[in-house]
Amino acid sequence: LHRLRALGLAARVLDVASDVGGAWYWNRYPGARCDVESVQYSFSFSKELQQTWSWSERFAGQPEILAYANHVADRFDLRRDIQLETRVTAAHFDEQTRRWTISTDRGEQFSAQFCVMATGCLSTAKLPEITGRDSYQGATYHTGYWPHEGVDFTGLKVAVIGTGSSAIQAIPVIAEQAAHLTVFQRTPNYSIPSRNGPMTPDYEGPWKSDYERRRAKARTMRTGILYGVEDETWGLNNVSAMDVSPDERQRIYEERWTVGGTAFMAAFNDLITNEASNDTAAEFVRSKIRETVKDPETAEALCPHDYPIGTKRICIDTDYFETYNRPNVKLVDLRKTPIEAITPKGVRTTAGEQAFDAIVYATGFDAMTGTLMSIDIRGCDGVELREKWAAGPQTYLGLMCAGLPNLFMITGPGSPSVLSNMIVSIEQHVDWLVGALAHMRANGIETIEPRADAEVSWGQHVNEAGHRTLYVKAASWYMGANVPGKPRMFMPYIGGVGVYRQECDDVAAKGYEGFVLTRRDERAVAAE
Ligand code: N01
Repeated sequence: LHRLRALGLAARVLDVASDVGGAWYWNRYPGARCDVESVQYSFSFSKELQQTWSWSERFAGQPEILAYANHVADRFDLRRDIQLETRVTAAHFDEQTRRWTISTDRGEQFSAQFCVMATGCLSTAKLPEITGRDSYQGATYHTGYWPHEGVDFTGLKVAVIGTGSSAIQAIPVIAEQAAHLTVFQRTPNYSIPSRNGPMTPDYEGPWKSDYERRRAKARTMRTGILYGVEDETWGLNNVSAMDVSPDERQRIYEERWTVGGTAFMAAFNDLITNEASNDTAAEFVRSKIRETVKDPETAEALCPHDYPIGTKRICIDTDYFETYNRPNVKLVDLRKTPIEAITPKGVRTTAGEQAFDAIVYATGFDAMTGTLMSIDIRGCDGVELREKWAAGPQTYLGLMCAGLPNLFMITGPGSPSVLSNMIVSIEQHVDWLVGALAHMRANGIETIEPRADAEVSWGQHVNEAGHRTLYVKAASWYMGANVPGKPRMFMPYIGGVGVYRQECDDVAAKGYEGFVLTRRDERAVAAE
């Protein structure tokens, strides 16, 4: 909105929420916090904002990130063009007027030349398909739709279903409050301690005085994140795990475990491409789980074995594994005793029924495509997004789709998005989009749309890049595997944030290669 206004465009933002904040508005579960350091998970577009805002912790919690989103909305006077509590139900392109008609659940219609889907990758929460789910008579919560007034679990018997990033953050906090907590785990996860702590002037100062250089470097990294700043490696150890001795490998893993956070996966340069290297990191984390969790059977159940580390989103925690040493916490291994049904009183597995006062579903999202496909989007020549993506998302650069002129996606499937620092990727897409719109206005161009062949080639490239990694070996939400019937394909682009930015910039520099640009007088000026 801020950048569109600066271009001189009139813009309106529609959001179903009652306030700004997106993911950080909805995901208010206990323990919710970002697992990218806040000095990096923050906007870079305003130097003043960057210098004046101070984070209180290394990894800010959800309330602080939401306060930041509100601060940004106020500071840049954004609210007057944001319409809240409005769900977009449809977006139809009119081939005569060459404009989008956007319909909402309030019965309104908006007409716009451009439509930007900034709908997020993890914004459609998913409840599990378990028999009897609606028969349960206690309180139920989904981590992605947490009540704003909070939940007091004091004295209650609580169940958590799921052990992904959200559960791993919530479980230690709920365990401290509840009388008893039972965790129902289908697939164990690899998790690294965050080593979160208060922000100190010694840490914040060098970041603020060196922000430009560090942000510029982060934009060239695979994940858009710097893992260290002491030397020019920026925390990425550019050697194979196979090229060092076992002792040296152990030392490096220990060092990263002690520092905490996602830097662990940058310990060697081939952890996501070489199975033998990956095994060494996976085994290191399993050894830490066994060291931490006192009950050997529980420890073993918490050890992931059947997918490479990092190929489901790596989790970052505060005292997650330690929580299983508490007397009021019990793990149920659903691989041994699967859930048969949710009953009016609780959960029934093959081992019997347990009653609960509350069930927390930490069961994830219909990721990357779910929200876009919930909107009735129709473009030219009868193209409907739901049909077009029935066998999996197809995009050009994760930015646009053939047949949907002037409809942009922010961090769409086929871009690095969820494999990166989302703020870095969001800013890159906004920069590219604003550049494209400025180019169009300067040259009297009315519509931009990818060529079908460019979209096909990009899809093949995204797929090939995914298959050069170990990511395709896990039944993850990256692969669409958590939603029954969803096509299995690796949806984000693994080429890396830096490489991808260069590809997008090159496309623009070559006159928007792969796109058809149409002037007002309908003359195609498509780049060759
Ligand atoms: O969701 P998930 P999430 N019976 O899909 C289980 C981001 N995030 O909300 O693996 C039993 O990862 C499912 O089991 P399985 C981050 O990108 C970021 O935790 O399918 N269990 C799994 O354990 C993350 O990856 C932060 O076998 C069932 C869990 O539910 C993404 O959001 C914090 C089940 C779902 O895990 C999603 O994380 C939090 C069933 N029927 C989240 N169905 C940051 O810090 C599902 N499960 C930035």
